[in-house]
Amino acid sequence: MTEKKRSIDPAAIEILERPECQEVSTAFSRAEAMKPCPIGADGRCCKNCAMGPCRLTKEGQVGICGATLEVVAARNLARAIAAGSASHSDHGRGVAMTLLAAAEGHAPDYKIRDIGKLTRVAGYLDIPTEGKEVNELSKEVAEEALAQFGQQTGEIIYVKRAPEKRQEIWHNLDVAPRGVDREVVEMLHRTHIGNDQDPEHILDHAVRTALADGWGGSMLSTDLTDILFGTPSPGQAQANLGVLKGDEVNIIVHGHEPTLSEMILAAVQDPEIIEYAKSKGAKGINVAGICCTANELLMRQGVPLAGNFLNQELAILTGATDAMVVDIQCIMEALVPLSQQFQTKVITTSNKVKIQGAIHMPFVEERALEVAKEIVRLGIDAFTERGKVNIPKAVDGLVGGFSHEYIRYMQGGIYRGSFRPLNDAIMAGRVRGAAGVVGCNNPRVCQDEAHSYVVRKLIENDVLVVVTGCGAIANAKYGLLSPDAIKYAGHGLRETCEAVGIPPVLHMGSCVDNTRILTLLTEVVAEGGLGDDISDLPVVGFAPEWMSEKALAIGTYFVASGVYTIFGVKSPVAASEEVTRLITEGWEEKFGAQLVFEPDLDKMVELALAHIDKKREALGLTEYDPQRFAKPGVTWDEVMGYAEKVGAPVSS
Ligand code: SF4
Ligand code: MSK
Repeated sequence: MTEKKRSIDPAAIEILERPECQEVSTAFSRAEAMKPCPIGADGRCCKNCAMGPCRLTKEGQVGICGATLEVVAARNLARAIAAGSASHSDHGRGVAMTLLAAAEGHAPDYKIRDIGKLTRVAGYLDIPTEGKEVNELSKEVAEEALAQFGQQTGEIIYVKRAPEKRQEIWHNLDVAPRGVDREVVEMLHRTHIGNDQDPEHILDHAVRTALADGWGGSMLSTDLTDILFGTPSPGQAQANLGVLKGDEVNIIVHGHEPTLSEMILAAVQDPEIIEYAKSKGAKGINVAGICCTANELLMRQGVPLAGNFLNQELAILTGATDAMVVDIQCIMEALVPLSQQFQTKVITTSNKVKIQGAIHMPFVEERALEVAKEIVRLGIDAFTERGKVNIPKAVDGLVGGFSHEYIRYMQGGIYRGSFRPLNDAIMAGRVRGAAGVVGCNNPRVCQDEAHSYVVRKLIENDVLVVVTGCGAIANAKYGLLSPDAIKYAGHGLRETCEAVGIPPVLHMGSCVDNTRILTLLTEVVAEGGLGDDISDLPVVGFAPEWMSEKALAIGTYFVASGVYTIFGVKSPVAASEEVTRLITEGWEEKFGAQLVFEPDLDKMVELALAHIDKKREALGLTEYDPQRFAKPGVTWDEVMGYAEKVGAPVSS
């Protein structure tokens, strides 16, 4: 593990080492050229008013207004959590608006694809379903979902989906969220100069805000997206830049919202559009994804993953990306100047996101498919302007699409789906525990190294892993989402995966789909035998290469839901011992879980395993023994035979 390595991704390494790419500016080169500001990085800098910025670098120093280091660090963290929560939740609002438009007949290109999920979500929202037409019920569901954003008093309705004991904790601490928008706005208000100046009190509201995201905006986003586009179930796909095609028009969809990209998929299947592509000399049209738009389309449609956050510029450097169609979040401004050196058209499609120099084609629900076709035509035209194309060969197979509904289904089918097999496996020590490994890439650390290292170590130690976001894509690139990743698993985990028919690392979706993990954990608690709250479970959360404010929102709602969570890279509150204590010991006392920042990969794994074993012991479970289920007679060939039998992709 060298510090200077930029990436372990073979496609990234190949592109970055090409002579013609040596002088090209990328996030990798910019990160090397610009060191992070050490004052801001540790949480010592406040720029909340024009008397500052105040840099609290000396012992006991305070800002012009008298703000202490503790307050400054807590405010900075809280504001980041608010921004992250706002991003996820505003995305959720967008999906609700699309569902409403579809239900009212204003978005004719959208259909309600999952009526079963619609009915279940109506149940969560206390909306009677009997005798209602699909569109009528969809309209009521969309309206009730939208009401959760603007609600001023009471409690977000999804809070009741958490285990009862967890709800009690939130009620006793008075952190149950009232409305999504209210908590975000109040967080900004409280952290304005001259307001909340008690770090613990600031962080209490940061928790309330994050919970409004996790059990509000994000959870609604996942549910409503499933209603519109279908609840995911497993399917095969491929990952890495090798999915781009030299002889086809390559359209990359990038960002987070599937509403337009689903239409792009429909557009490229239109015979007239295919004919147009052929008339320009292309053999066809290839759609691939980057970041969470990729995850959304992979989970439901099996669309290939071109890469994660740090692959976005590299996709353009292949010379094969004809259109990069972006919606919201995690889109680098640097794409535009880079694209101008190629035929690539960068097309912004959200009313919330414009980038100077990009083509802006705002997506309107009323004529979604028409806009999508116009965008695809731009990509086809760009194909004719291609220069040198050099696509790396790197590609790996994966299985994606593990919604929590499917995970329940695969443990017993429609007849008796449950979490009993998984709970039993954990209780017996076959499966030591479970981990959610999620989040971004960050060029301050080697791309994908932490994601893949942590996941390999966890499954080796019989920990079942679920992944989302760019972490999922990272693991896909190294074959860790394919059934043959079972070869890295410990004996007990391997047996369990064979019995259930799953890989040891399950792709559960995009960033907002971290809420699927919350639902899964709640169902595991409800199944019985592993305590009566999420904080009793032998589980951990990870964001080993985090960079975004959204990651901090996710980490905070994981912890507030009872999941011990480990972040890599660095702590944004490192300067303040008090704030560090509040989010570790303080949150342990309140929520039974900690938010820990640990950059060392081996220490991260050690912390996770120690926590899992501590929880096993507290539950009185069999002590974990890696050799208990060892069956030396089972050969890898036999396992491969199993993988072939179930038709699973096997990477080379
Ligand atoms: Fe400085 Fe206080 Fe203004 Fe922050 S709020 S910039 S600490 S004066
Ligand atoms: S896209 S928030 S870089 S995971 Fe969801 Fe990836 Fe992080 Fe963006």
